Amino acid sequence: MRKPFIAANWKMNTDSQYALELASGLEKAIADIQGVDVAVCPPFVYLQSVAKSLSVDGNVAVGAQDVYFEGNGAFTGEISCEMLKDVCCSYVITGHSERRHVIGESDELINKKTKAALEAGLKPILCIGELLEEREADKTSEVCEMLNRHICLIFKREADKTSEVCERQLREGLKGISEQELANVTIAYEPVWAIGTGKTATSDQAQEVHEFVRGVIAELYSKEAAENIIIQYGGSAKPKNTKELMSCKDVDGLLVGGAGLKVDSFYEMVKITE
Ligand code: G2H
Repeated sequence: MRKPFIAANWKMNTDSQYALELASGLEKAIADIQGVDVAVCPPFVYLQSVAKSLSVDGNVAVGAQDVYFEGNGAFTGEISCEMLKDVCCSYVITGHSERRHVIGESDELINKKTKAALEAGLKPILCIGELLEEREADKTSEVCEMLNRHICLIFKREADKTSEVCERQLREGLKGISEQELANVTIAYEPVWAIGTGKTATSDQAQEVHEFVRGVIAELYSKEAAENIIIQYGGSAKPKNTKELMSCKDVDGLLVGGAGLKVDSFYEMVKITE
């Protein structure tokens, strides 16, 4: 049985005071909840104060939103795994779509970060997901190139771009990671078109990709590894759609942005999932 896991990604939000209020408010609210693993991922500068404010045996774990793969040294502006461990982080998000598409991180870099996190004893949440144009490329008609001056071939493109992108991000992101290490990895499927847009993937769309992801894990590792891995959905997840998303067979949790910035809405999502 997979234990549901809900994490709040605060992104570049909150200030020092609100970060503490949010973390302690949430800790109090979910004090009696046992059936769901919960984490919050504040911005780097608030990690230490948030982690310190939470009780060691409480229900809220702390994660970072990113990490650099090198050990401490001359890497101006970066944060190492050692530093995250030092401030009591247990999780770290790698490959979030905002880092892939806003900052320009490659699959190779994300793989290095994910591996470094595992080696340091952190638990990575590896994010994957397709862009809107990749989703829309699925099963749409496409005009092919002119074969000669007079003939233009039009054909139905059956290639499934969403699966192709997710599979590539998974294979590349997990390169060199053993099955034993995989036990500490969470996958987050976040369709980029659903992030912060208010558009959520339907439960059918989410289930389809989650099932596909589990299939890729079975191919890369084993059936057992696929059965055990936690796959979160992310992208405008909120109290209103939590029940439906969490009722999908292969959706094991949520990576929550906007709705994770208020105690009430995040608590509601955890409570619905319990
Ligand atoms: C997706 C998600 C959290 P939101 O990025 O990672 O954000 O719930 O605001 O779409």
